[in-house]
Amino acid sequence: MAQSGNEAFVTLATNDTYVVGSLVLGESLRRVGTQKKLVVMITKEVSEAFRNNLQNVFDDVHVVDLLSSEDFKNLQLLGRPDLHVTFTKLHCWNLTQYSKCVFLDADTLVLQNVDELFEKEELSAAPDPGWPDCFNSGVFVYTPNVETYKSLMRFASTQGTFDGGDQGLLNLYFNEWPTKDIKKHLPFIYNVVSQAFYSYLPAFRQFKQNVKIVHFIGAIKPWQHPYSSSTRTVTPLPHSGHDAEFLQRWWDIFTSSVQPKFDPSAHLDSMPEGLIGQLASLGFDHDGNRAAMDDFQKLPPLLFLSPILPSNLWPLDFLPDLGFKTLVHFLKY
Ligand SMILES: [Mn+2]
Repeated sequence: MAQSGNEAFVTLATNDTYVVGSLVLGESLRRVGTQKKLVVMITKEVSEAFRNNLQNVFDDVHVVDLLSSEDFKNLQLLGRPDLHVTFTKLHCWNLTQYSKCVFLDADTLVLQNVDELFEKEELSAAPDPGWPDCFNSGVFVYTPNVETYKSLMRFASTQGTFDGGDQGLLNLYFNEWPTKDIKKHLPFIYNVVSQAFYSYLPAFRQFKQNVKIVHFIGAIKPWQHPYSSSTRTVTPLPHSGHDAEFLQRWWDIFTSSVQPKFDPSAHLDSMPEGLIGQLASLGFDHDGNRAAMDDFQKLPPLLFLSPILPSNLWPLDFLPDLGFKTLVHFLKY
């Protein structure tokens, strides 16, 4: 049996916004007492100041530089910057210092210990409720192997991905998943995507207490919901599909374990405008300003979406009728 020290949870942050998500995820894994190593893969877009925060939570901060890799050049993929994030995720197969890994998206949150996942084999994942013959690639068990990585890269350059992301690619590559081995189907409680909250509400109510990993899919992420420092509560944005209790769990970890470790002076120069800058200064008592968090609440949350959303994913349909559609239109063009 493999040693626990040789197994790791792996996540990915391609910018400072997703660093916040990965920090909360890492803290959530620590809180449930995982015995496994924690690894975060980052790209050069992640600012230096945040790397210290990551090193305090993760055992291994692994910088991946896809665009300079020979694989990427050889495959003549440089003309497809849209696949950048997809291919960056594939780097997780190169972490061969670990015998087995569980990949978790940075928009997931672990609610109960899930170390038993390491008993599963590659490629184990939970069904995606949107098309249950596909697995959702936000949580999967895999075995690092450089040959698998190269094979995936070759496959991607010839077959591509049917949804523009890693999920379409991985489902095409591991195409026996729906039928071959039921042991590779993880129970849904290991990757409860937010759309299930409203598509099958009675089941959600019945089994909610069993949920081990929640996955905040969709255009709105946990850090974009309004939060009040005075009441210490998050108010879910309408139509985000996110559950208030799970969102509160995310914010409780952020405010108690992540945000207090941000150093406003260290982050000042590198802090991007908008969301992260707001988050970093929330509740800090500098300049006699204790109202920062409530000020944040008053800002239109969609302002923060502009840097991270592909323009074709603008969620025009679910926006509340508060004039935001006009704003989004403005930001989009
Ligand atoms: Mn995700």
